[in-house]
Amino acid sequence: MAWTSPFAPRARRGRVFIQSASGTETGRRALHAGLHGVDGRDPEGECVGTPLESWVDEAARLTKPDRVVYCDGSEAEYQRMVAKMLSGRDTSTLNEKTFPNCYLHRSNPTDVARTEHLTFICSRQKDQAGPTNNWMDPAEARQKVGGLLDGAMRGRTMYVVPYIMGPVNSPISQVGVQATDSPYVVASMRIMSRMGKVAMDRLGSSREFVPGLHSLGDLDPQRRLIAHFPEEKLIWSVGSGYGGNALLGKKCFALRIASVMAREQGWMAEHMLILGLESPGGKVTYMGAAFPSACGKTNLAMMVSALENQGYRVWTVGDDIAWMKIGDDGYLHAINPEAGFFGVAPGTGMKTNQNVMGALRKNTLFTNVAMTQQREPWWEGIGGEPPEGLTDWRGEKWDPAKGPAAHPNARYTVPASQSPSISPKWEAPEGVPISAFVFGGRRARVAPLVYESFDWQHGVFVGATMASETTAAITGAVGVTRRDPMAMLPFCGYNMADYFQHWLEMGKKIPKPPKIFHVNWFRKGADGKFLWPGYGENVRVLKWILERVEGRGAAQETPIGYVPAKNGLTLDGISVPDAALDELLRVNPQDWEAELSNTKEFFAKFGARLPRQISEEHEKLARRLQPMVTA
Ligand code: GTP
Ligand code: SPV
Ligand code: MN
Repeated sequence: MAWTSPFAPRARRGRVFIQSASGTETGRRALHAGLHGVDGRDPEGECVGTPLESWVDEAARLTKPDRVVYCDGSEAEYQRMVAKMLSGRDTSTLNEKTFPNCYLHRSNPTDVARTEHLTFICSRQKDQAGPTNNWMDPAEARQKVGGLLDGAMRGRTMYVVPYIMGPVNSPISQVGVQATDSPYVVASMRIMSRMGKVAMDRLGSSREFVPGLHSLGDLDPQRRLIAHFPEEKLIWSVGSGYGGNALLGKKCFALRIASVMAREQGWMAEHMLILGLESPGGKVTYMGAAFPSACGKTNLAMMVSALENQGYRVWTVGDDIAWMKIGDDGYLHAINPEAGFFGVAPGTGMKTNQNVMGALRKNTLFTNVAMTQQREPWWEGIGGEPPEGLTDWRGEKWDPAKGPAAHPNARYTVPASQSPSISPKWEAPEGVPISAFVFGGRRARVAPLVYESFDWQHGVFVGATMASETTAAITGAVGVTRRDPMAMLPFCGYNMADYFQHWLEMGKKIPKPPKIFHVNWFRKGADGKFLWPGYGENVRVLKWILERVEGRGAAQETPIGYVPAKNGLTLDGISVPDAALDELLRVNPQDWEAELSNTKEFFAKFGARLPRQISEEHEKLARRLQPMVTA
């Protein structure tokens, strides 16, 4: 067992790695590997170095790698990881002239999206996880996942990846440590977080870090589990090498575990992009927007504004996750815990998003995209007809009869700093002050293009009643409408009724709370086509939101909230037919009646735990709709 630890040069005492044969023993060992690990003591109570080293020791005792390597986050190390990936069959170098330092990774075809049915919240009480999460008893999880992790790294290297979620010197940032046997995960973590020496320097000998143990296992979906222990602030993931299942800093830590911490400590961890809208004169107004997976966060955050010639421009702070604390100025301040974008490739092209396309020309890791004969990445929606001789995402010659060339959830992993739209404030330690929250989803019907809630409590209700059609970002059926409160359904680490309560309480604590809006870029006409052009044109909606924040903006009161008056949206330069605009802004009482009964059913799941304010808002909406329905 060889050790390489640039951070702990001091002599190590020889340690006996206890190996066990019996399942019960495995379970007990597993318990030590995480749940007792971070206190810097071994199971016998002896001090064994820093809390980090102690946890790593025990993780290694469980998974039994041949080697343990501490990652320093250097460029040389990144290249070593890439070389390891290239030595296998699933990674290729892309065209060095047109896409320098870019690689294509093909994940196992059964491992191409988050698997929500295999994702568990392992709180002591089932009620703590709530009716919308999969729950597993922590002891059972230790047994089950521990069993899968036992010896999982035999013949492999365990990489220890210390990382910071958030800007290096921000008080809002936090440290995590991921142990993994996947070089792809290490390379991805280097793009997605501040990784290696910076994190070790921030951590020192502190025990304040969230440990995450990850092994590819054998990639069999039958032996895949992603387990979160909210009381211990610990993550165990086995059997997947894909995105949100395997990059533990992202959804597992920054949302599921962090949402628990945020509630305990009075802040917010949300599935939100963060953008700054610059208006004529140069003032920048910041907004956070929560849309479910593959519903347009990255594209909105990195938008090329259609109103640039009128002085409106969008600056990117984050594209997926926001951590927010109340600042001294009374505003909620947001940081982006991530350092890169793990974005959906299909649909991204020069017509829809030049900023993203510009960012992807170098230092980018592509996953499950197709490849041209010139070894350039390709996907549906990149623009133009598919070129001759495409290699599909599985690495085979593309046969259009077998489906799209790129997997619908193909992704790019790119440093945030490469985006032409990156905000000068994106690494500000104090974060950016948030003036508006925007909820949104993919709804062919019901939800208008944009509306504003009446007040914070109503806004929380609007978030709590969000719904969206499912996408390829998760395994399972695509296009099924499901309730997805605040886009957090798959990411809230505790009972969602308590999460609503937390939102309500934050509203009372924030002296200058953001105004709350709802948008829907995906409303369709009778012909099944999107009514709204979307992408860069969405800035027109952001402009109206900004005007409402500033107490301007023509609006019309409806039972669901304020909708733009017909002259409220700036529509010069696009041709949205009058009838389409009417449909986009229409509040159809019949649709909303059906919505009311559907949300009632959803809320019933929470029983008495549902905050009374949510039921109150439900009743208020029903009352406001009544005259319209009977009219
Ligand atoms: P996650 O990374 O899974 O959280 O997704 P996301 O919310 O960041 O979504 P993203 O911006 O990557 O967009 C997902 C898909 O929706 C892509 O195929 C986009 O091309 C498409 N999309 C984004 N914005 C719009 C829009 O305004 N209109 C339409 N019609 N499609 C859009
Ligand atoms: C999402 O599914 O919301 C993503 C991709 O952002 S993943 O990292 O897989 O969660
Ligand atoms: Mn996401």
